[in-house]
Amino acid sequence: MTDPGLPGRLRAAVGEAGLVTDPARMGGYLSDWRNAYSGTAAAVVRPVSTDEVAAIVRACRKEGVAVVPQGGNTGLCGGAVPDTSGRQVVLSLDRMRRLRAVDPVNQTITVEAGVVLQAVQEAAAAEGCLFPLSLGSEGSCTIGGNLSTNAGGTGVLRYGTMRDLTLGLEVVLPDGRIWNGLRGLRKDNTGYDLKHLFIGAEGTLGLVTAAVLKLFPAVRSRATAWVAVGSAQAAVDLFGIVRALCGDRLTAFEIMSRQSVDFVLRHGTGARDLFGSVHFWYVLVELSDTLPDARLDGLLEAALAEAFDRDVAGDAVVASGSAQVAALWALREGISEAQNFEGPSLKHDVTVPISSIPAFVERTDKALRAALPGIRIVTYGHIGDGNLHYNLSKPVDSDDDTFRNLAEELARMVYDATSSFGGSISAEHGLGQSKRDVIADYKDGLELELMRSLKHLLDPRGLMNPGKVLPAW
Ligand code: FAD
Ligand code: 2HG
Ligand code: ZN
Repeated sequence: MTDPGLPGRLRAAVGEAGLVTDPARMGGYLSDWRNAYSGTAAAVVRPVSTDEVAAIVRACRKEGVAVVPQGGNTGLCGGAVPDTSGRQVVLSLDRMRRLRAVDPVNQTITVEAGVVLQAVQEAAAAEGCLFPLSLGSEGSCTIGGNLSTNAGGTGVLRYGTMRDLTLGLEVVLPDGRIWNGLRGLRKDNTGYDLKHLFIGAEGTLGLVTAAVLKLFPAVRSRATAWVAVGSAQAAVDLFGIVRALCGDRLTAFEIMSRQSVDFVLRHGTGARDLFGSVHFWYVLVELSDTLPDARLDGLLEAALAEAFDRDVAGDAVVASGSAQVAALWALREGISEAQNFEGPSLKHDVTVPISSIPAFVERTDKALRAALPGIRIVTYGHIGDGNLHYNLSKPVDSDDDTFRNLAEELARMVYDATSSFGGSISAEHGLGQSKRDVIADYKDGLELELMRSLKHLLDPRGLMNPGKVLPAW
């Protein structure tokens, strides 16, 4: 019998309908949405079941070919993009979109990895429940990608990251075996909790095919405010005031620099400035409650009154009606896309202790402005989690290449500052290929050694998303 080779083995695993080798049809799977990373591939495979995923992994293993898992391809670090060898296989979960089960009594939902986040939110709402993970990319990103990057977003303050929202996983291991860990248990102390190995692993330890996720009671009242503040310190002070007064009802606390808001005002459809004068910083605060009439507007106004008394807030508006709430969120969620229109950008997704944010911003802004006069610093993000998207755009009058050539030096400055405040160089987007090498300088050597040992144990032949997360060794 003749050897079927890679195409034959993949065809046997997924059938004609699940195999893409036509370069024109593969295109969308080979670069990220910003076009910051691109590669080539031997094939794109689109399985419809866990058994098909396992068959693909076994076929690739037989041929010594690497597998690159891909969900919605909204990741920001090049983790889902193949290399340029043309030998890797992209395994897209975009046909694994079944909601397997909802259990409103156990408050769980079991879904396949390719289900889009928004579909999970909607399925939860249909049962009178809430699935609280919320990201600007929720209309495209998938549960498998959310798990593999341990996604954060705007609800972490109250509900935690994807890791906190997960009870069980089903995973195809690099040798093609299927681990069924789809337990919907809130307590299970039978040894090592293996699901946490795969959450945040960016596809380097196995392929997540399904998950049991936690649901919460639906939110029935909400209050949202847009507040102008004069400094990052004032934003941190405002956070302290709102948290002390509103406790667990505080659901989101997001910061935006004026530069970030300017980009949305320039490029976002229908975006408009809310105050008569320009402020250095803005904060979006949201409270929520399960009670239908929790009088949250009054509570938020009381917190803001205290902030005005203490000279912490410069101006504020509490949204009235859902259209205004949506407009405030559009100003916040539009930043990522708007920054793309302003030429090449450098994304730094850092966390420091919340108390250190003002000093971090002041010191790092100053150093960057000295290194590259005119640089546009686009600082925004989940300040209530200590997480800033400390992004940079090129000076208006500089050319793209000059800025790109400085990328490494500028990133080093940001990461050194982050590290000096005891922070992390990736709060939510992961390492992918963008921070794979630089992490060696910022993570403890013993931690890296343990990570490598785990990788070697599970994937000794290095076929599961190689070139991502771990520095070469
Ligand atoms: P992909 O981009 O397809 O993949 C991401 C990584 O996971 C890759 O390494 C890939 O190989 C791996 N992977 C994907 N599926 C699987 C699987 N089934 N099994 C194993 N590995 C897999 N992120 C946040 O955390 N918070 C935010 O607030 C946020 N906002 C965003 C806003 C915008 C506008 C955009 C474009 C992105 C944002 N992101 C945010 C980043 C991104 O959306 C998240 O990282 C998301 O979780 C990725 O999901 P995805 O399905 O697109 O994954
Ligand atoms: C956000 O919070 C995302 O908007 C995207 O994490 C951040 O594009 C970015 O840098
Ligand atoms: Zn974010």
